Amino acid sequence: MTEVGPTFDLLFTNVHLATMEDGYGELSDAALAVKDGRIAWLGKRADAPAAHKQHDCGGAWMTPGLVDCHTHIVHAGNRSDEWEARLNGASYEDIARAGGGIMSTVRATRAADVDGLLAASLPRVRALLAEGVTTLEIKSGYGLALEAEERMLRAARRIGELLPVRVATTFLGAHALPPEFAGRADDYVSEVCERMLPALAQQGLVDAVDAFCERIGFTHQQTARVFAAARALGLPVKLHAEQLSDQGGAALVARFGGLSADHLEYLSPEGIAAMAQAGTVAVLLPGAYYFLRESTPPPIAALREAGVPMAVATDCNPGTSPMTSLLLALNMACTLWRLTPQEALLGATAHAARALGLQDQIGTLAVGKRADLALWDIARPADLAYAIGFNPCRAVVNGGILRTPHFS
Ligand code: DI6
Ligand code: FE
Repeated sequence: MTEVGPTFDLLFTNVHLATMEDGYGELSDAALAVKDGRIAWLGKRADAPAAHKQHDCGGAWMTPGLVDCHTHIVHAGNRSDEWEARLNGASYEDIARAGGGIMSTVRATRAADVDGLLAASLPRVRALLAEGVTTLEIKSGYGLALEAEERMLRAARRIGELLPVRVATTFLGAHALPPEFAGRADDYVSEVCERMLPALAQQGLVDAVDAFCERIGFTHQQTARVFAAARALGLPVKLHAEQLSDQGGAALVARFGGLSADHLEYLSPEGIAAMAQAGTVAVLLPGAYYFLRESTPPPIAALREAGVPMAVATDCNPGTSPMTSLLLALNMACTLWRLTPQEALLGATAHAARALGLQDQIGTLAVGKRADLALWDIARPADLAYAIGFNPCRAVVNGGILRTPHFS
């Protein structure tokens, strides 16, 4: 008779699960087994199968690894000086005249090589990972020229090689108008569509395409040109929409079958209906709302009513959301906008995965999904949105590999 060994590689036991499959999807006194980097079994601890190795979680809670689905985390430079000057009475105009604002980040980012971008960005990424983030979206958009955008996207990919995190890249060439194209926005959009995007996509650096559709960004029509170019290359689209004014951006990105519309403070009922119909995720970014001291919240109740999935992300960027805590973003979404803690946690797991088009691979605890997991010392899932500035992450699992406690 041949001895048959255990089927599973690793069994997490003595754990409470929040699968995020149906609301929290709570399963207490549970276990979860991993094989070949994927979730292979989950259920009651008493029914747990044998595995080659066991990890006693000591009664911790386990969620899917968190997903930060909207960041500009790769950039060089620092704008705390401008922020301090503003708080000391300087106006935006003073700062702009002194060459500040987004263009100061563009100058610093253009001046940096890939290693310089990495040196500036890795500490920020590590802060996110320490809070249980296992998937991270990173946008370009501070290069605004082919080579500089390429360096940003290469740095983003490199982060996924250097650290235990899955990185999804987004090309945001249409973020701002570079000075070389002053007064020639349509020409810059042509450069984005005809030269930058095809070259970067060909190098495999682009997982999705984004734009900033706003009075101070790009028009509805220019954004539509960027989207048409992306779709022609088979790339999914998403959009910075309705952050400062209603430009009909959400309906536009929905028309292109977009993964997500992000920000949405000035979202109209028509935009909501279009998103609901297209299955476009609403990515909420409370850090920018807070940091800009905005007062018009996104239409949360109407989004909820329409059944639009809501995600929550940091928007980590030096101008409007210098934030490297996804847990704080969850708290802000609840305190500022009245999301429920369950909606907030869905927003950093299942719905954030959907905003990246990765819902079949990550975002919930389900058999067949990647074993990207986070273990927490909490009493119940709502604790993740409840605390302000407290990190209860005990360990993280990436593709079945356990890392504990605060990896580098
Ligand atoms: N919306 C924002 O809030 C940021 N970009 C965008 O499209 C601002 C970026 C910055 O100021 O550096
Ligand atoms: Fe953003």
